[in-house]
Amino acid sequence: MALERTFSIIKPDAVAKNVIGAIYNRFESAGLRIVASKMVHLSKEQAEGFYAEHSERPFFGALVSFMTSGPVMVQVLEGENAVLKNREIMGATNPAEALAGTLRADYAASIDENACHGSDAPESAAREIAYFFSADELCSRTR
Ligand code: RTP
Ligand code: MG
Repeated sequence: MALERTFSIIKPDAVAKNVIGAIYNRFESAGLRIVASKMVHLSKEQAEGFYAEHSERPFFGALVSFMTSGPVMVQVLEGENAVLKNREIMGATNPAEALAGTLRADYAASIDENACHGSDAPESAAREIAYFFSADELCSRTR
């Protein structure tokens, strides 16, 4: 199967819990390689643009407020089946429904503050990667 890339965010709650390294360890242990990474404190405009698909949902204001409440780590993960694999590592959106051993079961307090984001399809991954990274910021990890 071909290599795939996905986009990931460690959200403000997990950064505040100081578990960036623990979460990176989960990605690497599952065979995903980090090919780009940076810490950013999102502006309101950046957060609104990133979550534009949810702009009409009742939780949109709370989501933007949370995502701008502190710095986040944004990264691009590469590996076989990276999109699905990352979603499995993360667990269900609502941590109360997340399987034991997933990031959200271990680090998320609620559906509103749920530790991490991962692209839900290869198409959204491409769009989300381009939202945060230029092509020359994506590294090749062939060795
Ligand atoms: P994400 O995009 O952050 O990876 O999360 P997801 O795919 O699992 O969930 P999605 O449906 O895309 O929703 C984006 C974020 O909005 C918040 N949300 N709250 N109160 C609610 O019913 C509700 N539904 C979604 C969550 O924080 C979710 O991560
Ligand atoms: Mg989503």
